[in-house]
Amino acid sequence: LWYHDHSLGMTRLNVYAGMAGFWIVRDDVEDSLNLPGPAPRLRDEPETKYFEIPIAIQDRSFNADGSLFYPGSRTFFDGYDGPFIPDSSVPPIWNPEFFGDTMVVNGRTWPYLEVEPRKYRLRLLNGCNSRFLILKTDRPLTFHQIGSEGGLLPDAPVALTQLLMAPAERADVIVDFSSFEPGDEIILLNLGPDSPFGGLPVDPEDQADPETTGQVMKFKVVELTGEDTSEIPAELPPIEPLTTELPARDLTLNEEMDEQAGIPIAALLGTGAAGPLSWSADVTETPTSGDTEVWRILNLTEDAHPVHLHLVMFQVLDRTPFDADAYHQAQAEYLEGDKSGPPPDPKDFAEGDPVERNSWEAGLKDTV
Ligand SMILES: [Cu+2]
Repeated sequence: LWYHDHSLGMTRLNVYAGMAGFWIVRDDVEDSLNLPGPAPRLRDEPETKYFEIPIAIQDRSFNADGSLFYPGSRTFFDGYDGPFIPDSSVPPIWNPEFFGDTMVVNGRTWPYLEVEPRKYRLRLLNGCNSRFLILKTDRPLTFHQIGSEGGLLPDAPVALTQLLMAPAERADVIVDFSSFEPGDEIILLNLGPDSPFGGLPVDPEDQADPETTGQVMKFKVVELTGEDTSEIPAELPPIEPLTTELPARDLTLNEEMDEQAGIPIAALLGTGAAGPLSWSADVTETPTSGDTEVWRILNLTEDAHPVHLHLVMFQVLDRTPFDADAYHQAQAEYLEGDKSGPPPDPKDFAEGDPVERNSWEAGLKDTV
């Protein structure tokens, strides 16, 4: 897991200030796979060698004195300088999103890690406030992904040359540096955009600045100190697909606009039947303990938006392209009417067949 704070109204600041990190949970099945390790632990002997490395990636900006910079006014975001609440609906402080100009790994700016020419297990976390990451190395290196947020992937590792990671997503990967020589250097690059993510592929001109946020960290290859007996497992335990007879829930991601200024003011969650809801609204998801449900998450905003759940894992089924504007319109008409019939069915607004989940999304997840 990764722990992070959710204090209402200041989650962004607490995550940004550093109250976020790994909480790694293990079990006997995983321990029997002979994966590269160990990971750092409390009270390790000095000089202990680590072959399992937690890597929390975040973007930050700094003031000249080294303190963290975070925008304190809405004007920073889009130049809008009023009127604000109560003279309009625009909050004076909140920014719809934040992109730092510096990459930080485990709290260190553009660090390097000395690696031996052998296998390593990297536990990657995208801990950025808004930024999607597309991780790739500047020299050929395969990410053998063995796990995601909720544990191991089913059946077998997935070999990838790049990792797409939304904020809060985790990737558990094995990389093999054995084809490199001491003295070699490998840079972990970020090819995601310095702006909201709109899906793959990302145009080269939209990719992160190759001089700054396009670089994450460096691996410096040093001499091998011992035989590498760890393995990339050929097989992983299967995962039973979840099934249910219960009706699906339609949940919406909404971006509220200030109509006067024509600018976004808040992100809200909602349901198909009730529309966008505020934090203080009654709870709409009331599953019975032990139930399995299908949630259809409808992104009605301009950009790709991850959602994450706490304390429960899910399986990704598929993604269906749909006409979000037409659905939104039909839902608005339903909400303005007497709501006698059923709310609009998103399936009626599909623009094509469901697209299968990605190969690396087959495990249990809490972020999608
Ligand atoms: Cu959370």
